[in-house]
Amino acid sequence: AYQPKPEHKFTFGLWTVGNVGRDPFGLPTRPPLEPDYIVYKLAELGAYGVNLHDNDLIPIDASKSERERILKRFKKALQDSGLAVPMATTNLFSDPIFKDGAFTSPDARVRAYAIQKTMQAMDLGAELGARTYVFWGGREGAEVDAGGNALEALARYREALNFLAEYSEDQGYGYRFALEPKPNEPRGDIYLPVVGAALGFIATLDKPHLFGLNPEVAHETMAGLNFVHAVAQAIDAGKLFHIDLNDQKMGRFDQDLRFGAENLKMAFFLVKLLEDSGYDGPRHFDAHALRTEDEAGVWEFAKGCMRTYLILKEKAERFDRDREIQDLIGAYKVQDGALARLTAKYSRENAQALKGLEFDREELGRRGPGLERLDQLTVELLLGVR
Ligand code: GLT
Ligand code: MN
Ligand code: MN
Ligand code: MN
Repeated sequence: AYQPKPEHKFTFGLWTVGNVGRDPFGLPTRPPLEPDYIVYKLAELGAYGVNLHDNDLIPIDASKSERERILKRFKKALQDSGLAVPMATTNLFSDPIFKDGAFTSPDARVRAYAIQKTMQAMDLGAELGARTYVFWGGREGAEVDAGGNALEALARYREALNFLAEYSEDQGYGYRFALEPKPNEPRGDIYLPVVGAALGFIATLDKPHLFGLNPEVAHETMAGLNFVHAVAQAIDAGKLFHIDLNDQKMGRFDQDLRFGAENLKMAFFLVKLLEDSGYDGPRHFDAHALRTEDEAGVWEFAKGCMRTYLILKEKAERFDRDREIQDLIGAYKVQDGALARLTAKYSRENAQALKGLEFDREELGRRGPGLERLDQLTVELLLGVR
């Protein structure tokens, strides 16, 4: 039981299990792992795919022959192991050229280079079979607003995304693009900081149907928001194109903890939402092992992410089968067919009829919905005593 299989669509980034434990105050604590070694290991653990930034695989200054050599080895590993590359993205944040933004840089030369680099990374992703392309605007932001970039940055961002969407269509790549919001870090403030902001921005693009969201647990949590609600809004808008699963304490630096490591109840309702909604995209773990760990700890981390997801999925099924819980939910959601028909859609007749009704306001205000009991039963179910 709880054995991950490719059909569960669990994915990791080369940069996640490959994380060497560097932080702003400390040097790496683990040696780097070769991309093809990561591929074999992930397949062995039951993952479905591996995702990458261009430079996770090909160093930014690689020669043409070096590129070919690396790519050949990587493709062989994919073929041998059966692992897929469902998602690709661009590193537009590590190199100093991007220190003041990529697509939103005030320097036209940097913006043009960022678009060029992304087209090349899209070529690479397409060659590896990727269908989803992520834009995480880590450096698209500011520490100070004295440069006057806040408004212009949005226009530049839009221009770049429109350009790249056309490029994808022109090449026949068929990418769906997923914007990944984050409120801050590495910039003091990042543009399009949360899911709702990205959703609003997508509506202003030339081809909004090609764009959706890649929400990350840690990022909405850093902003103090309810991640399950953010994902629900993305689903409601038909925009959940991808998802970054991990965990995070509120109000901290970006921790990228193992899925379920911090807030189990949130993780439970998230898994339930994803499973109930019919979301069939990858369950991507954008997290890394604690800096304290050696390589053995890295694979424990990866196994833990998938195992926790599968345990919570089973708990969600148990929740749906639990009579007492379901009865409480049934009582909580008061149904009234006649009223529902009246409020479902405006008509003059409905409005008239509604105005003529009498409600027992005091009685409705007195009624307790039973949420304490329902939540306690949820906790007990998660604690394994139901
Ligand atoms: C980086 C970031 C993640 C993004 C990745 C995609 S890179 O690790 O912290 O949240 O998903 O660019
Ligand atoms: Mn993160
Ligand atoms: Mn991250
Ligand atoms: Mn992420």
